[in-house]
Amino acid sequence: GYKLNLLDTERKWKEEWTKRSPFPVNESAKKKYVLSMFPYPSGSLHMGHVRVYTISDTLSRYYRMKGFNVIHPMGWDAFGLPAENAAIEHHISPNSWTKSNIEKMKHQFEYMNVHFDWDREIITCDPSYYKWSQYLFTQLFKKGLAYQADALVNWDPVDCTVLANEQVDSQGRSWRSGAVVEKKNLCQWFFKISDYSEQLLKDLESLPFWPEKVKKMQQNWIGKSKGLEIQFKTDKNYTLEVYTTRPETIFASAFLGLSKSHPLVQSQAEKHGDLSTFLESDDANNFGFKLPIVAYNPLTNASIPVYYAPYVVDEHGTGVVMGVPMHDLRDFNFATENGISFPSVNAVLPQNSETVNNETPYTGNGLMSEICGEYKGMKNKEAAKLMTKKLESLGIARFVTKYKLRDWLVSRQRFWGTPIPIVHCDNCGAVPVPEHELPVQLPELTDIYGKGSSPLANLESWVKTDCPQCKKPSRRETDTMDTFVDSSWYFFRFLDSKNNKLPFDPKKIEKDMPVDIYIGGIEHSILHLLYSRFFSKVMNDIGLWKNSNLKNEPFTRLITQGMVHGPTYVSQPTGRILKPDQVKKVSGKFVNIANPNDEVELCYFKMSKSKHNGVDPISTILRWGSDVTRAHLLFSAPVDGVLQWDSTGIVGAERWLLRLATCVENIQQMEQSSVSATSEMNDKTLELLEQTYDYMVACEKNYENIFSLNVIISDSMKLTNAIYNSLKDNASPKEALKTSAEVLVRCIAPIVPCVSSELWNHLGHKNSVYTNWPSMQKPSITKKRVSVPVQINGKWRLQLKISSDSLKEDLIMKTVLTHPDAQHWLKDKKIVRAIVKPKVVSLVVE
Ligand code: ANZ
Ligand code: ZN
Repeated sequence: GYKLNLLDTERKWKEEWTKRSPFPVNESAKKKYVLSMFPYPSGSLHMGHVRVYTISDTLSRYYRMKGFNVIHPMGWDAFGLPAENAAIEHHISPNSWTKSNIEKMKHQFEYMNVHFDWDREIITCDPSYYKWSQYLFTQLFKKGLAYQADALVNWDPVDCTVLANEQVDSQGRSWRSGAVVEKKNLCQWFFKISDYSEQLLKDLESLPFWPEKVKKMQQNWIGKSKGLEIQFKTDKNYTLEVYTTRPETIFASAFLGLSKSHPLVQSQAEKHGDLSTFLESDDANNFGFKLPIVAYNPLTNASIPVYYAPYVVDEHGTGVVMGVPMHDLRDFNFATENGISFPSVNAVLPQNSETVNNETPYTGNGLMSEICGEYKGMKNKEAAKLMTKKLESLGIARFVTKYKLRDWLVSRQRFWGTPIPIVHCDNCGAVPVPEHELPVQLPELTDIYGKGSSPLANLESWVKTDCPQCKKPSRRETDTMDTFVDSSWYFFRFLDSKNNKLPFDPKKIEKDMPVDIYIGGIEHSILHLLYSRFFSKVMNDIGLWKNSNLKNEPFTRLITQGMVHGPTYVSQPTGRILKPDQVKKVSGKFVNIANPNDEVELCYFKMSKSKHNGVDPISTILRWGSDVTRAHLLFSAPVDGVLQWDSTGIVGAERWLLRLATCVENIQQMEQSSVSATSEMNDKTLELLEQTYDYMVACEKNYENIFSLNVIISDSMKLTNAIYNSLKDNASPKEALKTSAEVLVRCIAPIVPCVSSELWNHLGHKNSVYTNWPSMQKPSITKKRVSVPVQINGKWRLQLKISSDSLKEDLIMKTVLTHPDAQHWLKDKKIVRAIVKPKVVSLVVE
């Protein structure tokens, strides 16, 4: 029989598309900005990349067919550590390492057959891009949104360098020197994202098309809480201010807990050696250190001890906790471990029969107890309100709103990043490099080496400059920016990537922002998205993007695609992971070849070298073709689900496409009018056309829904089978089959570009399959049809649909005998008895 050669077809169409684009152009059409997170140019695409770019490519093709002016750009998040490490290791320039990786990966994109707007390409390590990252930095600086401050950083005392968190292993040692990493206070650059905490929190509400999960993560990260700052007098000339969200529990407070860098803790540590030794010891346990000071409860005047408490964090509230063991678990544990006595009476009592015990604190709501003076008997929330008023009027408390979100530390003491465009002048302080002198360019280096500061700091010739203001000799800032800065505004630049006057033309941005669909990994749910949202809001403040009705939110819809897991062979007795070639299948079970008694379990884990479960996408594409690979990827899981890569299952996708090709071939071979005019034949045709119509409508819905791309493929397989069966039974005329096949071929064009283009041609069309989305009249059912259930040997096996004027015994029987689903039950069987009534059929077969 006929068999389409998938790889030849693919070659043919890829070649064709290097000459002409298959897509309709309509500049005036409505825009659709489909964006997938740009990759780090590591040198090779992995399955996760292939998954995300297949999704965005599929969607962008779908919207092109729907007549949108689709924006589907691609670029490279090209600064960062791997290039710097490769450079240090091999004495090459990080620039050429990066650029050659980009070339390799572009080539791999060609294999995948993804279509990007390469004319919009961005490379973040290119001066033409980082010039504008620097420009934006200076704009933030001028607005007071970029500032310098001391911060604790990871310090490697052997290499004398600052380390990123990722360079410190779980034992707290440097990845390079192995030295125990210290914390050191160094002057660093920050972006004042905390100014935007409330806006970043509130505007999450205007994002109905973001996953709830992601919004929740952003919310928690911003960490808004409302509470009271209450002053506690002490026996020294010193007032301690606590932050609490439960002021009404003050009646049961047993101690004050101070964080490590609280000024009182620090000044005591200077005076008392045992405290400073204590502070340097391991933080992991829950032991505190009692300070020689006593505080007074402002409402009851009771004396309470003051402790350094490791569980109190520096950067939250006031760094002082009012410890209430009866109502807070952490306070309870701390008091117990440190032998702090506490009242055994609750401040808040449960209202119902819930029992109070002294083992677990009561954290719920309730009524104020007898130790709460004038508040006794009140609901705790009411008491809290009244107390807040009272303490505020006494001038010893303040109602405040706090956020956990800290300012963004953007300084990196690394070479391969965007240089921070600041000059330090003894006269003028930190001066931004004027726009006409941007970019501050990185030198071409093949030997990167830094001790104690950024490698740039060793390049005297680079560092020395004149102050842009007073022209006196000054020094350049030698820190570079966190690469998250580069990726926080790249989606703007894509819309005007060649602009050399501005980061982008605000008019273009007004027209084409926001991104309509943003697709990427869940691992970027917090920082990247938060920083991008921050930058988008800042764009408003620096006049580059006015967008009041959408609140300057950059991404209308967010899709977080699931991970790709690979087949992993775990040896059962040892738990050791075996390589695929170390196992074999024996009667349905995997065993270790070297040790055939060991059973091996097939599990799925995130693909990684150490688990020997990586699947190389390029060799998969070379073997099966990109269409089959894409179809298999999308078919295997809903977009947001974990995808268990099953290499054996890929034949299913291939079989489907080959079957579809066979159908198209057979339809083309059919005689023009092999219409058989009996009414039951027409019913089958009608049924096929109905199915085709429903299929088309469902596809549209599933493309728009995105999460159900897998359903499109299973529906397509079903329709293919229906056409196939219809052909086999010679049940429908050519025209109907052709209509059905045409709809099918066009509906899958976003997923399998080459096969659908080939079959579209084969169906006799000269234009591109992408010219438009199929449209089809809903088949009108003129004749009423009734369901006739069929019983075989006493069991209900199928339902027939028969038009009401065909409910005659012989016609019904004929329909049963030719129905494809009946074959299974009737094949090689003899019908010994048949009862055929207009509403039911009962057969006995042997
Ligand atoms: C007394 C109290 C009683 C508290 C009680 C809770 C329950 P948010 O802001 O929502 O995280 N807290 C305050 N500052 C802290 C710090 N620097 N490190 C660790 N914990 C701190 O929660 C605020 C609550 O966390 C505050 O309310 C305080 O404990 C604690 F039954 O004060 B609470
Ligand atoms: Zn100066």
